[in-house]
Amino acid sequence: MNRAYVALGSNIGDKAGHLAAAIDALRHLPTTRAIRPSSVYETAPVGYTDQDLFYNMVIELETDLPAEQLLDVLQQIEQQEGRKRLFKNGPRTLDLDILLYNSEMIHMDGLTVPHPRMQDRAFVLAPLDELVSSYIVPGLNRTVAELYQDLPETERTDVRRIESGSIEGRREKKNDRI
Ligand code: PH2
Ligand code: MG
Ligand code: MG
Repeated sequence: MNRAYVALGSNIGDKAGHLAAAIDALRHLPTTRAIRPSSVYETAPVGYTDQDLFYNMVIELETDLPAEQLLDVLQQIEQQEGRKRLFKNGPRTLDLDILLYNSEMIHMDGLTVPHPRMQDRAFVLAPLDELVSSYIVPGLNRTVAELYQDLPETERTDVRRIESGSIEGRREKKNDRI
């Protein structure tokens, strides 16, 4: 059994619905044992700023899938939610990124773990801090809580917790999805 943390993001259409659909799909995988979701945050776009606010959250997975296969599954779920790759950091219906996989450092084509930009991103660290504040991030040798506290105040205020309960089942009418 492996423990992984996956970041979810959406800023097109039914944002909560896309996040809920991803959690639902992950729960139904025969290879995934347990899932603990963070709260959902509304966050200012980072990188390319001329786009809608994001909904972001993190989930904890226990999975039999090796990291590479987990990535394949996450990409399939992105496709199911109508993901188009427009441009780097651009708007998306659903983005699923592996942040952490056990305590491993992975460098493969298309997959780097820990996620190489997670320490700069309040929209990742705020929800991750809810789940595993004392986890020591391999390679950085700092805890999630320390990384979050190290962020500039302005970035920490760009994320706002909007929902502490479950968002599962939060799907708008099917035809409004994208
Ligand atoms: N994802 C990005 C780039 N910028 N900004 C926010 N707030 N949330 C995201 O999920 C996000 C982003 C690239 O994946
Ligand atoms: Mg991403
Ligand atoms: Mg991605």
